[in-house]
Amino acid sequence: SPLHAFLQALPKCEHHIHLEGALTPAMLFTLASRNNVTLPQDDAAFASPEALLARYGRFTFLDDFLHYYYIGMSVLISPNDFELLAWDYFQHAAADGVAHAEVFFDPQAHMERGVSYATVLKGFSTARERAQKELGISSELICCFLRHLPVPDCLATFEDPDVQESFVDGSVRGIGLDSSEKPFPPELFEEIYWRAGKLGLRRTAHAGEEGPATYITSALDTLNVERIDHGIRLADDKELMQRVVKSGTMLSVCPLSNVLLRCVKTVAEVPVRKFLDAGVKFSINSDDPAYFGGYILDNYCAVHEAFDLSVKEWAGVCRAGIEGSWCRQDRKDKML
Ligand code: ES4
Ligand code: ZN
Repeated sequence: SPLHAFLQALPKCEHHIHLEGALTPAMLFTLASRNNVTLPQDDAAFASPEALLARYGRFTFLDDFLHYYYIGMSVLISPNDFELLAWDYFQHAAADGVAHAEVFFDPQAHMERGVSYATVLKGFSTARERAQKELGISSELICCFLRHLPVPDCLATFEDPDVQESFVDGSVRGIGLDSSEKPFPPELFEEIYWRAGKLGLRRTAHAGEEGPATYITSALDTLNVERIDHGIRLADDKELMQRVVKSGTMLSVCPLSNVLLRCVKTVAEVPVRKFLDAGVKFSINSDDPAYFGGYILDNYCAVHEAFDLSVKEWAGVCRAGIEGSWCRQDRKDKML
């Protein structure tokens, strides 16, 4: 359709993509075989890439997905594996018309299985440089902490010398907070976010995906976040919504993810129209594209089908996305 071409051509920024969530069933099986990683033999979902993809279509809630997500990433061993994964994502992003991508990764999920931070960073950095050179896509890395793990473990990872080096040398731009949302409220991670702020790191956190709007308040009050990931439960609290409008905090909304994880029944239930009417800034993102059946353009198209945004509204969404990005101002100027 003409709108598909219009949405493809918009200078899109992606702010909510977990690189580990770009691991397709095909790549998962290839790397498992190459690295001699044994997949669970008591789960028929791992019988074939096709069976696995079919299982992904039947997720029931966040932890059901996360179970497969953590098994999936166990096939990532060498710097080359991480490079392959990120490069595959950047190629999809290029095809979808992404100009700039701020990508999450979960170092703790790799370090706890004996894969070093340096290995992960090396692979991702190589892919990012190639994406800049060959695809013209700029990118930033956001290091996420796993909220289901004990806070002292998260602090120890934060203080790891290799991790600290990546914060100081700019290879990592900011931090995030992901994994099982309930019962792990943002305030548990106040210390990490305070230290991150002192280092000049940008700060975001998943909040209000499965968890309540009070988690959004806590992320703002105790973590001093500059963005909220998901944040769809914001629509439940009118006063909080006004606060978010005033502060200009951007939400990174992931419509297909919300449907696949049954946070909403349909994309039409994602509060896109409420956010537009109230003046809440948001971007549209893919979250875990290989698991939720679509990359960023699929999410844009799904939102368009559900809400029929005007050309002007779409331009506004993309402008908010550029302004809410954590790249340098000269890069923003180029996209605007
Ligand atoms: C995630 Cl959809 C979602 N929510 C929370 N944590 C995550 N990690 C990867 N995808
Ligand atoms: Zn996410």
